[in-house]
Amino acid sequence: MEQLSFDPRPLVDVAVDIAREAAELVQRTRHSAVAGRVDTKSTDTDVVTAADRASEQLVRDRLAALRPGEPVIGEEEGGTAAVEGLTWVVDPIDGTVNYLYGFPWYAVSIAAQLDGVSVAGAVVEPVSGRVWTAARGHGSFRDGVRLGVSAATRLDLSLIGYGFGYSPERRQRQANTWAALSTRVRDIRRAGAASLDLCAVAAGWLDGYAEHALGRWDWAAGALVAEEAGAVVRLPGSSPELGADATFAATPGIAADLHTALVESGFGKV
Ligand code: LIP
Repeated sequence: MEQLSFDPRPLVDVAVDIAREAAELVQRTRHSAVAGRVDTKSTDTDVVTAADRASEQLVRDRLAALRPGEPVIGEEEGGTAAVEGLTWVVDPIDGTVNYLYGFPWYAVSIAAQLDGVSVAGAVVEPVSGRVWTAARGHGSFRDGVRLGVSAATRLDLSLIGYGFGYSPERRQRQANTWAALSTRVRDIRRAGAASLDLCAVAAGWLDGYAEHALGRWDWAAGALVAEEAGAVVRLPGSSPELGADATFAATPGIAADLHTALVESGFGKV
């Protein structure tokens, strides 16, 4: 993307304020949300709670007040992108299965996109309170501290994040790729929240990450955090060899080798 004609940093402030408020709601209501009715979406394992819906509603209400007229695409209610101008992309709880179990790797993710490209984003973790942010051209931060990817240069000594979709048939193919890749890296993590997995690449907590079939809301903020920290990032639609719906992020020192290893492990065909 060409250099922006405006400063995206004020958009980050909007995203942070709203995501913090939503994260507080998500945490405050967790007990009742997980004890109450838990609906399912694409499969029986793909869950949605009252807190996902309430969080998205809160974000939509706040954006309508602070950024009137700008469309919102959210995981639970959908939406369409702006023909011209900014679109907000919201995951009200990324890592809902983790949320259901109390596994603390889940987050509220909010990004502003221009023509489908993220220009500002915030990922806020309800449990730890960590705030991950990025503005295009202005770096990425965790709680105000600038982020940088790891210095890894050897794939065989790299820690890689991975993920599975909800369809059992596709999971089987993803698991086959996982098995092949596992012999070529230090280890693989499946932590269960794509936005945070991408932030983990930004922080050097992971050397790379790859997953298929994410929703735009899963990667919109986290991929910008990774990119602004220096990661090589490939988004759905941009890398046919990895598969049309692949999301990929890696520190530059292993990016080419990880890409090759994924292709050779059958990742592009899952
Ligand atoms: C989930 C993720 C998870 C990924 C799933 C799903 P949700 O998001 O972030 O890591 O593997 O496919 O998209 O549904 O909890 O917002």
